[in-house]
Amino acid sequence: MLSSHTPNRRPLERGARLVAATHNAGKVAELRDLLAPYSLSVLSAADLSLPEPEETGTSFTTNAELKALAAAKVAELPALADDSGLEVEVLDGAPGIYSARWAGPTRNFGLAMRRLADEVRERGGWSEQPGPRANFTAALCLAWPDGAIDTFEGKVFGHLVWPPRGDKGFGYDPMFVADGQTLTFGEMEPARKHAISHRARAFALLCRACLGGA
Ligand code: ITT
Repeated sequence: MLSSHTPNRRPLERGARLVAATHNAGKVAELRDLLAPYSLSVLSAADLSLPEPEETGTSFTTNAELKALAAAKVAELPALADDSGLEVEVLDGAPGIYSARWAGPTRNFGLAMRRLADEVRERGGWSEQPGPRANFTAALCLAWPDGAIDTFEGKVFGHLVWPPRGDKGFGYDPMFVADGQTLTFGEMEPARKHAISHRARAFALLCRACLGGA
């Protein structure tokens, strides 16, 4: 089982080459921003024409591990993968690990957000104030070609809005307002999202363990 790999807390040295093991351009941009202070040479899965592994895991963690290990082995470099998604309370955690799949093969998030809004409506979720409870979760896995891995998880809680607002960010960002905020992630400047996001929280744990802190 993937998650039986022993955590190794192996440090990434400054200047090292690292694969951002994702085919999602929004994630590549956010991971590059988060990694910017660490003087790493970041290559994307697209730069290396890496194949997209099938996400057969049943949790964010197992999918992140599977994607990071696949990229590290093919590229023969350390690889950082992200598996993430939006969990909506009134939908019992859906779409969760299926968040990307709800957008269909063309990754149409206008349609995915519409489906989400409709399913929330069918469960009566829009009567919740200020909106239906939801959270984003991100699992980040740093894997090495020899199979060593470290995995970290971050969450941000908040509520959904309809209609979607803002054209920044990616995916479900225009529908999500984090607790204590008024803007959706789609309306926020990237730096503001990075201060509070699920991905940034997972990244802070990874930094402490593998990048020698900030
Ligand atoms: P890779 O597997 O290649 O990384 P993917 O888009 O398929 O790309 P996931 O399987 O982890 O990645 O799906 C995560 C989906 O969850 C993603 O496509 C978004 O729709 C959503 N998501 C994750 N983080 C998000 C964020 O910060 N803002 C908005 N939506 C997010």
